[in-house]
Formats: sequence, C-alpha cells, structure tokens
Amino acid sequence: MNSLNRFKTEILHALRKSNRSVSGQELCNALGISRTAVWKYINQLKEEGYEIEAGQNRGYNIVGYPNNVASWEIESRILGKSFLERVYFFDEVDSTNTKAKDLVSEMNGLPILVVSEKQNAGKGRRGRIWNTPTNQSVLMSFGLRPRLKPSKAYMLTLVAGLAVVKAIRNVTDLEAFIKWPNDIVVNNKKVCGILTEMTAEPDYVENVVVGIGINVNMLEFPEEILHKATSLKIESGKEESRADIIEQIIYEFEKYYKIFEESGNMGCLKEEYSKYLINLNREVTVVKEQESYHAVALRIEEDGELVVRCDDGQEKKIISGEVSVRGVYGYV
Ligand code: BT5
Repeated sequence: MNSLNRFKTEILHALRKSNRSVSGQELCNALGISRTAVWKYINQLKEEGYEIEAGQNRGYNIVGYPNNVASWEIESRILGKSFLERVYFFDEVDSTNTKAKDLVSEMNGLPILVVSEKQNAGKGRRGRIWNTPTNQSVLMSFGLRPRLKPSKAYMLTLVAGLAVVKAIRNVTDLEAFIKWPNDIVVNNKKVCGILTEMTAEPDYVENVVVGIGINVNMLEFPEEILHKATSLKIESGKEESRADIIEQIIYEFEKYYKIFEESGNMGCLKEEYSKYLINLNREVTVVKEQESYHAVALRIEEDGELVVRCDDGQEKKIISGEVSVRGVYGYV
C-alpha cells in the first residue's frame, strides 16, 4: 500500500499491533524520521482524539481510539493485509462515487478506496438521493478495474452486498440481511444502500465504482424515509465503530471480489448469498412498471437474477434494475 499519510499510518500501525509500549527511538528507526517529527505526529493524533500515553522511559502506548474514519485510521488496520493500493479520506465530497471514479482513473485502475465524513450530493440509483448527516455514517467507494465484460459489472453490487452483510454481522450483534439487489436491512428496515457505476468501452470495463452508504450512529431520519430507514445504533442500542465496519468490509469484499472476478459470475457465491436473502422462501410482490404480481423468492442465479416462483408454480428470473421487489408485509 502506498499511503498518502504514511507517518501517521505507520505510527498507528506500530502502536496498534504492539501489546507493549513502543519507544520513540523504535518509531524513529522504523519510520526514518527524527524524534521531534515522531512527537509532532503523536500530538496530531492526540488532537484527533487518540488517547496515547507517553511515559519518560516507557515509550508510547495507545489506550483509546476516536470513532473516526480517516485514511490513516483505516490504512493502519489493513497495512500489508489488503489488495487496496491506497485509501483516500476527505472531510467533505459531493459523492464518494464521483471522487473514486476520478481517482481510480488517475491510478490507472489500481484498486483504491475513498472514504468521507460528509457527502453534499450523495447518489442513489436512477437520480435518487442518498441522505446522511455528517460523522455518523459509513460513506465509502471502491474504485476498481476488474477483468470483466461490461455486462457483468452490475453483479459487483451483489458482491458488495454480501460483504456488507458479513461485516455488519462480524462487528455487531445484529442480523443483517440482503434485500436484493442493493439494500441491506436490519429488522426489516434499510441500513445500507449500494450503488455500482461503470465507465466502459463496448468490450471492456475501464473503471467500476462500488459505493456503499451505511447508517451507523444516527438516531434520527428525515420524515420521508422514517418509515423505512434505520441505523445500526438504533437497532443495537449502542455506538458502533465505523472503522471496524469499514475494515471488515474491505476484507470480506476482497475475498468475494476475487472469487467473483475469477469466474465472472455469481456461480460460486450464489449459495452463500441466497442464505442472507431477507425474502428467502417468503412471499414478495414483484413490481414492474404498471404491472405487479405475487411470488415466492427462492434464490439468486449465476448471473445475479432473483428467481421467484409465481402463483401458477412457474419459476421466473428477475433481472436487477428491471423490477423492484417488495415484501408483502411492510417495507421489506
Ligand atoms: C441506494 O439507492 O440505496 C444506493 C445508495 C448508495 C449510497 C452510497 S454512499 C457512498 C456512495 N456515494 C454515493 O454518492 N452513493 C454511494 P436507491 O436504491 O435508489 O435508494 C435511494 C432511496 O433510499 C432514496 O430515494 C430514499 O428513499 C432512501 N434513502 C435515502 N437516504 C437514505 C438513508 N440514509 N437510509 C435509508 N434510506 C435512504
């Protein structure tokens, strides 16, 4: 990984992985900078809310972390363990997807991640808006250049959905499920939306951006989404670590992305994915333009379609984006 904030990343990495104090001299040697420089970076970290104890002869010891998502916080966790070339952090952006699109192109397609505290123009699908208050969500976008046919890239939404469900389950006590194709729900309400966007030539993918927005610690929502939106904190009753969630998403996404890229379809992941379908074996209403019908959701297929059994016993494959699937009871 090629860190933009190398020194802060490496200091945090060294303090985090050591279960004893790390001396200023050890840090100087490892980073190749002076003691004064180490002291300066330690002070910056303290100002950001890291609790770092420093004794005369004991060296530095980290005892508390802020709930932040800065690149050095994320990179220090995944240093040497991730496929990502770089993690970018911005206090504020229009959309992490738009940023990631520019940056992955600048990086010639090397895999990157963009994280931000605030979005001024967060995007949902088909021109809809993704609405979140500052400092309380996960707003992240992977920028990738997968070896895929353009027609297959939309499945990255499913790959990311699986990663988010796993990450939420790893970090919290909550049972997260997938509402195919791009929502993650907890207790039948939406906690996360995923938006995959692509730049492509007819026969190859130039770049793909996979954007993930998770409601983590907010307790309130605007009137218009109150009935269908929730946050991890509302459901678990406690503040959740956004960096823990991002770290887990990175690991889970990398694992599934590699499997997916290898085969170019969901064949090897469909069983795993289907286990987390919120509507599995439940009645759904398939809504397509003016028409709607009842069916039972069964599984996903190799190409990411949702397979449903209609009332007459026939199975139908629903293509992502073509229809919206609503549960008969409430939002899900
Ligand atoms: C989505 O669209 O669910 C995709 C959302 C992707 C957001 C991420 S954030 C990081 C990255 N950067 C971006 O600019 N976007 C991605 P869709 O299925 O179209 O759902 C949008 C609808 O969800 C809206 O019309 C609202 O009804 C609802 N909504 C908006 N904000 C929400 C929130 N915070 N929680 C739950 N629902 C929300």
